[in-house]
Amino acid sequence: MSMALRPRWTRSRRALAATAGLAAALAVGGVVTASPASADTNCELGYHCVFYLGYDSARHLYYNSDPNFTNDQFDNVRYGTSGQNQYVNDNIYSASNHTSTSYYSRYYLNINYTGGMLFCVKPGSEIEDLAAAVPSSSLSLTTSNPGGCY
Ligand SMILES: [Ca+2]
Repeated sequence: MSMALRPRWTRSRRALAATAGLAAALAVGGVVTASPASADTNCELGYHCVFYLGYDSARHLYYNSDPNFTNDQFDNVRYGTSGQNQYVNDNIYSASNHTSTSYYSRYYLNINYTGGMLFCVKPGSEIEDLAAAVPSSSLSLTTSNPGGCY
């Protein structure tokens, strides 16, 4: 009688262990989601990347705010050469934020952060093929959430 019950108890315990494992896996996933700064993006950790076209085109990496895109080129070709050495100013089509802290990327129409913010990207987020990004000419990093960011 006890021999017949034992396998059931063992299976039940294994099921419990599997459930605990699943819960642990979900908890890990939750931590990743709650920490967008560590999310995997098409940009290196600590940088704010802009792309000539999609994520598979040439990019330029910004580490800090930049008041003027006219002297910057899509000089990084880790993911693709399309648009290589084209100027960044009025030419961005995609953007990725891989801040190592919690900076929002804010893109402005004109140089020196003027002319109005065209769009922004949250920490750990990115946006591909965004027509509204094209005319941007400067990038400001801020820890305050401007709202409405990708
Ligand atoms: Ca510049």
